[in-house]
Amino acid sequence: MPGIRAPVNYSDEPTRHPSLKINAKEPFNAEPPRQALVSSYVTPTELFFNRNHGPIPVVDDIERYSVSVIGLIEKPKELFMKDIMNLPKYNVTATLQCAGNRRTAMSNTRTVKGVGWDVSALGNAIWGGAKLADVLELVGISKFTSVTPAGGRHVEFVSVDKCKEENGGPYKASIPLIQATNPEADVLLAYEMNGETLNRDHGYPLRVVVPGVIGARSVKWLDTINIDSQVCQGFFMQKDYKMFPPSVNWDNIDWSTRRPQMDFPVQSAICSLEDMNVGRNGKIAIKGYAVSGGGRGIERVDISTDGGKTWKEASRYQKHGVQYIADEENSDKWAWVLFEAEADVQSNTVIVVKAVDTAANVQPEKVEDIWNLRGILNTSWHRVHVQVRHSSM
Ligand SMILES: Nc1nc2c(c(=O)[nH]1)N[C@H]1C(S)=C(S)[C@@H](COP(=O)(O)O)O[C@H]1N2
Ligand SMILES: [Mo]
Repeated sequence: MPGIRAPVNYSDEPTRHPSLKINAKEPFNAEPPRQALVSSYVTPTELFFNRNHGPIPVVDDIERYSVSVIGLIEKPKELFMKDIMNLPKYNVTATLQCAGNRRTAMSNTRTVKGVGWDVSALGNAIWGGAKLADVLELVGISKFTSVTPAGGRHVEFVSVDKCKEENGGPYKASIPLIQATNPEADVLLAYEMNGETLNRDHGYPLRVVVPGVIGARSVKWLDTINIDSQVCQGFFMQKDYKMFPPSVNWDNIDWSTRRPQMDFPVQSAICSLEDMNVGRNGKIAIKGYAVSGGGRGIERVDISTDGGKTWKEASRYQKHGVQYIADEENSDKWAWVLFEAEADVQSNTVIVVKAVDTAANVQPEKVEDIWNLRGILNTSWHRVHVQVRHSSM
């Protein structure tokens, strides 16, 4: 008896914050209103987006809960919570972003398949837990190992929850062993979120957090760590979360031609305004987030108040009142950057944001150019249509 179980239906779901916007009920998928994202650098746990593929697991006995580490290793082992908590604890501030963030806007071009999301399928949290590199040392794999003597090159995470895409099997994903054993990659087995015990929705009692990588690889409710010679063959690695060109459709798709998406590209969105906000003419505040993958920082955030003809730079921060500079010692490399700018708007217009990361990658202008049938990685310039009502003074 493992102490944790996967319910077969949705009668045992946790209660959720009423201001979350529900995009799908069963499995539960929801995001906060976009304004909530820019109210604080660290996203409050109850407003953090939820992305699920099945019912939320239930822990009956935490003492009996364990993670099995198996596969191409010399010393397979069963690790209990106390073993994980005995390892040095790290707090890593990292933004988790679903690859489907901003999918709804991609559907406006041509229909895509998948749960719809506005701009809030991401959040920034302080994850507390053990480094996976330390956990793997417990089974005899040393730091910076790319291949085990038995030929293990990938670390597969298998969860407890059951989903229909896996025909009732568990959700799973993998990352390369070299990333898992690199302490600088900050891959965590997290048991805390924002200083509190991880809650059920976000993976209680233990989840993987892979900073800088699409959310799909941060497996919740961890059950097994399997050291394998090949990339995980699960649905979400092989038949989903791959980036295809706009020419590929459901009739000509060959999933084997593309790699599973790992790092996420540079992204930004305006959160202080909704489309068609009717405001008075004059000064408006433009606030939002910018984030890139792979630990790349944000070099610049450009704002346009004339639909993209002219641009000015927004100010950036992580800590309030401190100008953010990428790669500085006190910047969080895995976390988003919030930006703000003020604009003087006199007539109806389109406000646009695009960010540039430290590798000088920039967001693509048009969603059409990056359209893909699963609607992932919509990182096109984010536009908000603003309607101005002239005040009579
Ligand atoms: N076990 C399990 N892990 C999972 C998922 C899931 O459905 N089951 N969803 C993944 C996806 S697609 C994302 S974007 C993130 C969402 O994490 P959150 O719900 O804590 O925000 O979890 C990932 N880990
Ligand atoms: Mo996701």
